[in-house]
Amino acid sequence: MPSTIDQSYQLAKQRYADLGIDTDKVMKKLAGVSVSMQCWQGDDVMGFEPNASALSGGIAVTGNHPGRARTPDELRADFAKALSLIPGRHRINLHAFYGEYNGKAIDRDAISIDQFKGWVAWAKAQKIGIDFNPTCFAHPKAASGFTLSSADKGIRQFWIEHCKRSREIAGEIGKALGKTVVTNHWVPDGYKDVPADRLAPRERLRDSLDAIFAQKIDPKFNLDAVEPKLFGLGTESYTVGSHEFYLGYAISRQKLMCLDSGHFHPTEVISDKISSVLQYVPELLLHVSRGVRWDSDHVITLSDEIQAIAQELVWNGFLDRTHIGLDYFDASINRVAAWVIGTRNMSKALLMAMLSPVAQIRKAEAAGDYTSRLALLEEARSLPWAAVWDRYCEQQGVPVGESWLAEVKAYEKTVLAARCAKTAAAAR
Ligand code: RNT
Ligand code: ZN
Repeated sequence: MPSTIDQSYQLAKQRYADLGIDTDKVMKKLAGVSVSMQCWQGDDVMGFEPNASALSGGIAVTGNHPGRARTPDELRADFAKALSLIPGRHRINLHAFYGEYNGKAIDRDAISIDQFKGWVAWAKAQKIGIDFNPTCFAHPKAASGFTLSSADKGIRQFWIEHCKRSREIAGEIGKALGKTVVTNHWVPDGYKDVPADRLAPRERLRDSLDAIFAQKIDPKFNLDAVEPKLFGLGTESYTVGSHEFYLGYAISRQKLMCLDSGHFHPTEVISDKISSVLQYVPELLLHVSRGVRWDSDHVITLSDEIQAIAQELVWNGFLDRTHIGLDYFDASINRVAAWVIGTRNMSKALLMAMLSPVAQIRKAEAAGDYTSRLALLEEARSLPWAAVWDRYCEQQGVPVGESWLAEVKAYEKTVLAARCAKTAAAAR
């Protein structure tokens, strides 16, 4: 007897075939799209430096769910657990302060591939790619709130050196894995209150970036992205690296533009920016996030905006020029579940977009039949995409439906709870 998953799939397959959509082909296509999973969801953006500073830079993690990863091994175990519950082959996104330091205080301007060899070996075994980020926050030299745009030449030089090192490490990782690394440059620089000079910090940021990118690295191994932001906690009035600043920078230097869905005014969406920005920059990096009232970095849900982002990428054929990454950090729920929920949602949104009868909808639009456009768009929402999703999960050897949750709960009881027991024992 065929399973209910198979029965549902066969019915859905026929329903889509009637619309001219080949579900088997779609599943193959979806399997080729990777989502970059942010390491910082696993440990509340703390990193592994032996003399760690508190999180700074206008970003904040709230919540104290037990079981935060405290070492690279713990983080890798959590990543592996999450990856085993998500269909498809994905990537991980590392910040520069997640190296392996062996207790040695190696400052950010002195890091090298040596601190990332463990990550490379692990990624090789998992057959996944790595993305990278210089870490220009949570450090005494970022205490003034300015890094690459600092008026202090020594501070500026320190962060330029850190970013150069980060790109070099990324290039080495790319070479070792045979997979391109995307290195994303974000700095928190800005003022709480209204500045008297908005220009000079931006000139310094531009020059610092030019100095960083002066070193040529084979684009086969490393690509650079720049990430703008509207405001941060404590930088409410002025952000040096604003949208216009980086859009101009990315276009004039032909860098990747990073669009973070939490970095704009609350009613402004990045789905509408994709087709504009991609006319002028070679490729895009997305930080898919969910702001709630502000850039709160909630776990992404299957929202209208996530679906709209996926539609833009799929319907315009932009998947080849876009690197999808997640950027949220919620410590109020199980962190492994946070990855699983967000990454599965991103994949579901892509699947829904791939299964939409977009040709018919666009035909209606071109004919000026906006009634049909709206009707078809709305009907498309309730097509049986979930039956294809279940089949896809089964095909990829991961749990179907909510059954992944039991595995996370079991992991929490055994692995994560043991971490807390150890912490308590150590404190005694
Ligand atoms: C901050 C940016 C940035 C960070 C990570 C940790 O607002 O979104 O991408 O979230 O680099
Ligand atoms: Zn971001």
